Amino acid sequence: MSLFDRQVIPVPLGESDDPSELILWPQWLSQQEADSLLAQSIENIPWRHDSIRMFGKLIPVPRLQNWFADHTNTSYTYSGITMGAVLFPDWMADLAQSIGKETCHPFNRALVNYYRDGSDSVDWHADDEPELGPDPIISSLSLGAERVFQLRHNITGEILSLSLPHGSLLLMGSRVQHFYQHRLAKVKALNSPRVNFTFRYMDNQKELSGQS
Ligand SMILES: O=C(O)CCC(=O)C(=O)O
Repeated sequence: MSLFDRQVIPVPLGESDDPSELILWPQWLSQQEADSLLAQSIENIPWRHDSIRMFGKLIPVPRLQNWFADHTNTSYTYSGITMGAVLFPDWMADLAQSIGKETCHPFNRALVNYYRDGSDSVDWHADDEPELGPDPIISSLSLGAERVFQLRHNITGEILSLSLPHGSLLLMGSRVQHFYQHRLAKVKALNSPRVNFTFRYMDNQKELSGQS
């Protein structure tokens, strides 16, 4: 199989459910496009370094991040952190549109994570906030250091590990967030950065009318 192809990876859900899918485009961007987008992201994104309160202590999140949208009257809250949206710069709006075209799903939000080296990570969680709707579809674009992304089934504990190359795109199909958590574990002795965009969709009308 050529690197340019997409790979369909079936993921089992509950016993009576049809499997959902992960679709991986290992080389969705060329090396040159991915290099330039990585540099642009590291330099131009206004990175936040948030902290979360655990057991009464403020603990810095082990990565930098920010939340982008197609308008600024929206925010995203997880683990007690609320991020007001930054308006998509043109280049990010173009990226959301191209990914929408490739995957046949619309995207109007992006959580962007910057893992400065192997000691940065994101712990087990699901992207299942109510404002993402009942069956969130997530597109994840990876740039920089190739890291292992893991999905763990909520009941069986089965773990699926995928290596996400520079310039790859991973689509997590509907219902994956119901049955799996995912993480990006720390790795020893890695000094190079990685930036990941998770493009999502929120219903602007519902959100503005407070129905989500
Ligand atoms: O960096 C990654 O590949 C995962 C990011 C992630 O889990 C998230 O944005 O919810």
